[in-house]
Amino acid sequence: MERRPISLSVVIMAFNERPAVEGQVRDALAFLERCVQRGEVVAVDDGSSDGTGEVLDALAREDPRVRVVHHPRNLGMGVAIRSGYSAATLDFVTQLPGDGQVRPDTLERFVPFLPDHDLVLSTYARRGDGWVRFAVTRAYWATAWLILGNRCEFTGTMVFRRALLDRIRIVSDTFMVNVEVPLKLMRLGVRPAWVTIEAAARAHGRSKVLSAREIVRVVREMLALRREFVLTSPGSDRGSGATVNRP
Ligand SMILES: Nc1nc2c(ncn2[C@@H]2O[C@H](COP(=O)(O)OP(=O)(O)O)[C@@H](O)[C@H]2O)c(=O)[nH]1
Ligand SMILES: [Mg+2]
Repeated sequence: MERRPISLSVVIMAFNERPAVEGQVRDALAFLERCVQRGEVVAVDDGSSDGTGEVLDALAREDPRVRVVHHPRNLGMGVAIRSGYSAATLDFVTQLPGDGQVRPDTLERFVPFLPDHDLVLSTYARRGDGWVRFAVTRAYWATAWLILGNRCEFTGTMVFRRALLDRIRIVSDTFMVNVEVPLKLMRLGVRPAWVTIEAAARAHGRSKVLSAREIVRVVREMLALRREFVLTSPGSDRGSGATVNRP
């Protein structure tokens, strides 16, 4: 693939992902080397206790393109993503999970749309997670559709122009941040390009998004977003106001 004339920050968030995170960072660096003019990895260690932070620090010592943000304790996926976005410095920003479920090579599908698009979103062609995780995703989509009035069937893997972050206020602390950012950008009038991606099965450990406590927090944040969208969108009494044109 030809190198695109862009600079890209890859945020990699990790909470106790020691077995997978090093490969994920190295593969992200290889992707950047291959596909863009300039790149960096911003790894966020979200208060891990399994040595993830030390692995990331060693990678940062080895390669100046790697920077690590350490949370003193576990603050949650959404906060980790926001920390990474805040620490990013290049023109475009994206995120990858530290668990390796979305491989860095996947980003090759996004870069052909850059720099001509300010936002590239993705949907899952397949998640190799098994039916429980799939059922959770379906329930989540249905709830998001009911509450926000939009199909929010996009994944957390997206690329956007970093300067756009100055134009929105992100409030979610859970993975709702991955819905909030695209919806708010589309409300600004940003038209996304779309790609499809796959998520592999987890090689180690298990998904941590499934606890009852987390589900309550996610629904609460969805309701807060709905309130914000209704209040800030005169003339519309429901829905986020974003037009989601799926491929
Ligand atoms: N669930 C969860 N993930 C976190 C947290 N902080 C960072 N992450 C990272 O976010 C990514 C996605 O989390 P995961 O539990 O695998 O969610 P899933 O892939 O959507 O089932 C992983 O790389 C995690 O290590 C956290 O507090 N909770
Ligand atoms: Mg995962």
